[in-house]
Formats: sequence, C-alpha cells, structure tokens
Amino acid sequence: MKIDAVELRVLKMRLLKPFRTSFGVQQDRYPLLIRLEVEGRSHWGECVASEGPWYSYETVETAWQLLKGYLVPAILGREVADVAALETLFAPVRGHHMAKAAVEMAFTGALAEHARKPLARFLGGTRDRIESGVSIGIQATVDELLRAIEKHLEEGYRRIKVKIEPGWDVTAIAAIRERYPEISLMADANSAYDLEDAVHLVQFDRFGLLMLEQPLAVGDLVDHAALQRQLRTPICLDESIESARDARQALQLGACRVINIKPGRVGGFAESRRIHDLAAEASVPVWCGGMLETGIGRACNVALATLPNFRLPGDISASDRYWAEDIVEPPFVLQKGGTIVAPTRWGLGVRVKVELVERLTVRRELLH
Ligand code: NPG
Repeated sequence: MKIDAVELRVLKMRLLKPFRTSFGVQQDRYPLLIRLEVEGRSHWGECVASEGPWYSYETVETAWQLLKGYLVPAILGREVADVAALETLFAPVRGHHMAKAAVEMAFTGALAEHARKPLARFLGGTRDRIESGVSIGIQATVDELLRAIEKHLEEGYRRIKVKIEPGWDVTAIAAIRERYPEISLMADANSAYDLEDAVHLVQFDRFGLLMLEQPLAVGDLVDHAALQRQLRTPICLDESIESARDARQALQLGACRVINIKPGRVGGFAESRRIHDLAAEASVPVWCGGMLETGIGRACNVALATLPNFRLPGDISASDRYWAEDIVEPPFVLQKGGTIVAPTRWGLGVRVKVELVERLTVRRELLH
C-alpha cells in the first residue's frame, strides 16, 4: 500500500465536563489527528498524547515533531506492505509510542478497508459489541461523586471507575460502597502512591474492588509486585505497560493481575495484540482504557476490545459522555445493557465529519 500524503491536524475540543485526575485537570483536549492518503482515499487516526507531559512524557507538541520529523518521512511515498513492514520502518525511533500508534492505527484501518472487513473483524475480534464502563474524575465533594455515579448507573454503565489520590481515597470509596454495595467498582490512582503507602492501600481490600489501577510509579514493576503480595485486591497496570516486553516482565514478576491496554499508549494494534496474547496465556484478563478520545480513537478502542481476552468492561464510554458533538458519524451510543456496538462498515467503520473537523482545527500541515 503506497502512502501518497499525510495530513496532521490539531483540534481544540472542549469536554462537556472538566476531568480531574491525580495529575491535574483537563477541560480542553487537543486531539492530534492524522490522515493518510492511500490510492485517493483518506484513512484517519488519532494520537492520544495530552497537551502536557503528565500522564506520559509525550505531548501533542512532541508527537507532532516526531511525526513530521521522523515517522512520516519514513513512510511517505513508500510501498508499505503490512504492519510488520511499518514497524520495521519505525524501529529506529526509540519510544514515542503515542506518535507511532497514530500512524499504525490509521494504517491498519486502511488495510482493513482494503481487505473489505470491519476493523474489529480484521483485528481478530470475536464479538459484535463491547461492555462499556465509565471513568469518573476526582470531584469537589463526596456528594457530587455519589450524584455522578447515580447518573452514570441510570444511563446504563456497567462498571464505575473512580480516580483517587492521597486524601481522596478510602473515605470516598467507603461512601460509594455504603450507597452501592454491589456495583462493579474500581479505583485508579495514576501513580499517586509509594510502596511506603502499602499499609494504607491494604484498607482497599475491604471494599471488594474489581481492581486497583496503577497505584505506584510508572516504571516500577518490582514495587508493584511487592505491593501485590500484600494486597488481596488485584492490581491493574496501565502507565507501566508501554510494550509487550513490559507486560511479559510484569506477568513474570507478579506485578499485576489485570492489564489495561490502550493501543495509543503501546504503539498501536499489533503491540496491543501481543500484550493481549501474553496476558491470555497467563490467564490474566485485559480491558481497554481510554484517553478521552474523539470518535476516531474510540472506533479503534471499540474494535480492539472485541478480542477474546478483553474480559472486563473498559473505559470506553459513549460519545455524549465527552462531547457536545463528536467528530464522527454515527456517534458511539450506549445500548441497553451497557454495551457499545462495534461498527460493521469496512475499515474504521465511522465517517469523519470533515466540515466539523475543519472548524475545530487550530493547526494543520499536509506532508507530501
Ligand atoms: O473515558 O476516556 C475515558 C477516560 C478514562 O480515566 C481515563 N483516562 O488515566 O487512564 C487514565 C485517564 C486519562 C485520560 C489519562 C486522559 C490521560 C489522558
């Protein structure tokens, strides 16, 4: 497949509500979109980097530089046969998985369309819909948190994830459990704790949480393994798993019992598949995380989450959880039973609303 041109764009999109985590508040998102032109057709991808280096070292700006300076020149005007060939071309560039993933996912969408298959089936998905969960940011008060949970349960979400940080953890979770003893509940710390907090974190064991996500530092598999030995609650790793190698080592060390796969974080679908398979061999379930994506990244996440070892609801909510108007048609909607249907059209499976994208664009460059 020959890539004739590549367009990069940054949009400015306001979230319906600010989203607060242990590393800060996000209200405006700046999705970096990539459009590959292949044989006169457009194939879209989304880079999940945030504006600043809080969740990871990558930012919208670094991803733009990597794409423009290294990744796009490696593929432009070239015949790229398959994803393995793309990965070989990108291999000299160290790290920067979010920038690489944007291309890899757009390219995989192109391959799926070429093969006349919906992305989910092209990736090896085995179901036609996925179970949807919702991630709730840190709130000003426990009352507000309980109100937010009530609203999302009424909407039909199957699993509630709450963000925690020191000072907003045990009390908040205890209040939720008192009101909702039975719901599927988990907590995400985004690396806000240290191994010295183990005694504090052991208190979570009484809440019957599905899992505790990324309690400790990003690269610290050894401490996570030490913490997991002290906790009954399964630890899920997110930020710590940047590659299949990380996943293999985490599994070997017993650093987690669940893995959150975000294709945008690990370099794309192929690496996600490798992590998925390693986890399946170890009987460790995975689920698909979210990075407040537009409908383009969401379509990719939904497709990936149809693979068999995605056995837990992900952070894949409906478009109206995030945006007044999504940039794809049709938007993703929550079905009865708290599911989202995987698009069945070939390729990415959703139409990009180009006029809306144009209006939201704050930066654009065509490379050819
Ligand atoms: O529903 O997409 C969603 C948000 C899920 O909590 C969520 N994402 O730490 O995983 C995370 C967090 C996040 C969002 C991280 C944006 C970085 C950027």
